[in-house]
Amino acid sequence: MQLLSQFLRRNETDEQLSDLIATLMVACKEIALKLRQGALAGIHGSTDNTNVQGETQKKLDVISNEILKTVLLNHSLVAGVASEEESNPVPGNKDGRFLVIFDPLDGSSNIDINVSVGTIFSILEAPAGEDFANEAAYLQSGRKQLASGYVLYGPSATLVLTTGHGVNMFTLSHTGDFLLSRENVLIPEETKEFAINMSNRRFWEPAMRNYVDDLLEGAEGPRGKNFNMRWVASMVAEVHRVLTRGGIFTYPWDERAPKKPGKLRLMYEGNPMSMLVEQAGGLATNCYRDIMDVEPDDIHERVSVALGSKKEVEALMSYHTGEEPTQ
Ligand code: P6P
Repeated sequence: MQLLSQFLRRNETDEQLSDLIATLMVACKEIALKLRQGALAGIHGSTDNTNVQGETQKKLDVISNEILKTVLLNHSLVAGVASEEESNPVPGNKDGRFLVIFDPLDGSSNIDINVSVGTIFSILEAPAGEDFANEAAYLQSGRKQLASGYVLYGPSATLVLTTGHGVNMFTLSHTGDFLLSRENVLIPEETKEFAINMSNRRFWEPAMRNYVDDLLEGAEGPRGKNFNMRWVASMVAEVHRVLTRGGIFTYPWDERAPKKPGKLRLMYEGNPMSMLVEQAGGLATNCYRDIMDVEPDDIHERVSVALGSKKEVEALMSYHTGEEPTQ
């Protein structure tokens, strides 16, 4: 079994990037440990705070965010970090080479019911001479990412990583090492499995309603095959299923808040997951165009998401022939 560090070296990954990834994993191992302790350590449940998203912060949201900030900002290579749980970016070493943007604990509403959650991260080059307390330096399109990935805290803690040369999976061993468990992950082009929160159907664009209705028609309908549905309400778990066996995951535009095209965030959910999906041969769009081509205006801006098996995402896009709703 190959250690993460050996794998990165064998693949001639930039040494400083490898060093940063190893440091990120120190934080994620600490988070995995906190999650394992869970209720016994009295860290389930919510705080009295709401984050910049207007969401009630779980105790473990705050704990995970603090662990990542502390570990990363102590690293000389980190010029700054941005987090779902922070209103503004937090500067590190002004001469640092990298910016790290993360969702410290995605799917945290699942913590108290013991369902998989995860840490999502995106690594960017730090533009020289910028103010890393200001979000402008972080507002780079997904195409600029040097690396992205997530650690899924499920029955096993699994790192899924890309540095732009394919997607690989590493499982945390009982000795505390991330060991290569699946190499060069590729998403099947076809699927019979879709993931969407059906309770929002009345708020979708007509194109999305038509697409999903046709899926539900099954073999007798226009798609000519039966589909199965999944919804974990944890993006990391959904994307992991798509990477592992194919599928399509979508959280589409929603008329309730036209300025917020859906619920998911571009910089620390859409972009990192899109890099992984594209590197694994899939597609990752906002139903109209590639997510990684969206130019960000705000560190917390939201994006519609439809990602997964190439041919199924193309089928979804064939229903979306009108104008892209204003972001
Ligand atoms: P809903 C978790 O809160 C999250 O941001 C994603 O991980 C997940 O896919 C989505 O929201 C679930 O949203 O509306 O089904 O609770």
